[in-house]
Amino acid sequence: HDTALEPYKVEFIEKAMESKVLLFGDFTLKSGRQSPYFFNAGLLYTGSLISRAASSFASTIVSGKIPDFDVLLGPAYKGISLAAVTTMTLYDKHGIDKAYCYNRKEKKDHGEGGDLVGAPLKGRVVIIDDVLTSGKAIREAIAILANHPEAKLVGILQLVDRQERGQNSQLSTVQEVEKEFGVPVVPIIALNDIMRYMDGKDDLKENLERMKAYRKAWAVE
Ligand code: OMP
Repeated sequence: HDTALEPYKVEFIEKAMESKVLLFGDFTLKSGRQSPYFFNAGLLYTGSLISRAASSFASTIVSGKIPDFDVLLGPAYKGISLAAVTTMTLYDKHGIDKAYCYNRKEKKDHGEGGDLVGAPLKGRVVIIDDVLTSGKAIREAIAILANHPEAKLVGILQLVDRQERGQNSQLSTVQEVEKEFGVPVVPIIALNDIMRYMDGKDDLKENLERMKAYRKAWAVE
């Protein structure tokens, strides 16, 4: 049977639609897939929006859905602000003081040098990022750890899990990544949440039909 969508998810989806972070239309994804919707975390650029994202991430961390960690790694570019606001909210709202860092996209050969800014990348690491589709972006983020032998990946936080198939198998990207790296992948919202929100709303009916067709083609139940 169907349980109601949690109020914080409803609120998150409504705000995302209002601010055009969540759009319906025709989009070509990085993976080449043609999608009837797009979630643009780059548009979470006001205090109220980014704060909502930070609170959701912080609550997810506190709920124990991912293992305890030392450093939150936010891959450039969109992960950078997510890592910063989430560690800040964890401290302000929950009294939990964690470190964060992020990578540079360009190599720097002068000044302080190094490929990272912020905390040293060692100990138990959680990666925080925006959207998970085929897994290309998250694999690139995981690869950052290869240069830091004292760092151990323990979990992955995503704003949105599109619940799609991975690159090489019939598994979902989440299943693929969890299997390959042995860590949990935890999203704030997933495709099914968005579709449950849309269900029964007259103005979203056509979009929901297109989402259903897309889910059939690309998602894993
Ligand atoms: P994968 O690398 O295929 O997992 O796609 C994830 C990346 O695509 C994210 O880091 C985003 O940069 C981008 N993306 C979105 O931002 N929102 C979406 O709804 C879909 C994508 C996408 O291109 O798949």
